[in-house]
Amino acid sequence: MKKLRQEAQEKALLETFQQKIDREEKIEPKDWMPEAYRQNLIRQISQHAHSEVIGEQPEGNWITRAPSLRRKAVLLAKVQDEAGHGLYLYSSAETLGISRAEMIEALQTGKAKYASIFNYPTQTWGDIGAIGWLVDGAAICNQVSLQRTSYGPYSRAMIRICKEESFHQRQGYQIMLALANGSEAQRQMAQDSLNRFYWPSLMMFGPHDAESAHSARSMQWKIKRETNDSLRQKFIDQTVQQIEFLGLEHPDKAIKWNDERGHYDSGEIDWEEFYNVINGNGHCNRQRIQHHVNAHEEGAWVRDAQNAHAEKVKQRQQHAVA
Ligand code: FAQ
Repeated sequence: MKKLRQEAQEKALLETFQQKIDREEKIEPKDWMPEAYRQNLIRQISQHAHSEVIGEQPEGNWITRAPSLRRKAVLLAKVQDEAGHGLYLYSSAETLGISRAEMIEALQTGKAKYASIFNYPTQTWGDIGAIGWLVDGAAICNQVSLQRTSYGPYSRAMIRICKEESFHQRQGYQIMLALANGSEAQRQMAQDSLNRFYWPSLMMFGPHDAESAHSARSMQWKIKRETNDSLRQKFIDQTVQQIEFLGLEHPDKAIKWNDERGHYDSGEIDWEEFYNVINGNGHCNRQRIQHHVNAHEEGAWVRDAQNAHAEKVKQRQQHAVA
C-alpha cells in the first residue's frame, strides 16, 4: 500500500516536472527532479567542462611558438577563456550535488569522457587556425542551442560562454585567411590543417541519432535542444562557403548541394576512428590525461593552502559568535 502511494506520488511529480519543461520554465538546483535527469546532466556538463580544460593543451602547445607578439597575446587570452569556461561548467555541475574532486577523479581514471577532438596533435601553426575556426565553430553550433537547455545554471553558463566562443571562432578563421592568402607554403599549411581537422570536427557532434544512447531522453527533458545529426548538418552547411572563401579544397569529395533537402549531402565519417578515440586510443589520449594528472598534483599545495585558510576563517567566525 505504502509502495503504491509512493509510486503515485512519484508519477505526479514526474508529470509536473515534464509540464514545467514543456512550458519552457527552467529547472533550478533546489527544484524536484528525477534522479535520471540529475545524473544525465552531471554526465554531460562535467564532460563538457573536462573538454574545455583538456582543450587548453593542444592550443597551449603553440603559445611559445606563435608567429608574432600579437598572435601570442590573442592565443593566451583564448586559452585563458577556455579555463574560465571549464570553471563555469564545473560550478554549474556542482549545483547538482557532485564535488569538483569527484569530477576530476572521474576524468583522470577514464570514467568520464571529454571531446574526442582534443586527442589530435597540433603539428603546425595552421592547426591553431583550424581549431579556432572549425573546433570552436562546431562548439558554437552546439552551444547556441544549449543556451536554451532546461537546467538554469547550465543555460546561464552557456550564454556567457557563447559570447566568448564567437570571438574564438573569428580569430581562428582570421589565421586561416592570412595563411590561405600568404605564400604557397602557407596556403599548403592551411589546406593540410583543414584536411586533418575537418573530419574530427564533424565527430564532435557525437554518433548518428540512431546510435546515440542519451539523445532521446535528453531531447524529451530539453537538456539537448537539437539532435547530433541536425547540429552536424548545420555545421556542414555553414562550412562549405567558408572553405570556398578561403580558396581551399573541400576535404569531403562527396559534398554536394541537395535541392530537395535544402542541405549539403556529405560523405560518411570514419566511425571506427571515432570509437577508437573516445575509448582512449587516439593519438594523444594518454598524454592528455598524464599532463592533467601532473598539473593537478603540482597544484595540490594551492588547494591545501586554500582549505587551511577557509578552515581558519571558519574557526575565527565561530569564535566571534561564541
Ligand atoms: N567526444 O548518446 P550520445 C569546445 C560520447 S567544447 C567524446 O550521443 P550525448 C570548446 C558521449 O559522451 C566541446 N565523447 O551522448 C573548446 C556518450 O558517452 P557516455 C565539448 C563523445 O551526451 C574549443 C557516448 O559517446 N562540447 O570544444 C563524443 O547525448 C577549443 C554516446 O553519445 C560539449 O561537450 C565526442 N565527440 O551527446 C575548448 C557540448 N560524442 O557519457 C578548447 C555539450 C559522443 O555515455 C579549445 N555536450 N560522445 O560515456 C553535448 O552536447 C553532448 O554531450 C554531445 C554527445 C553532443 C557531445
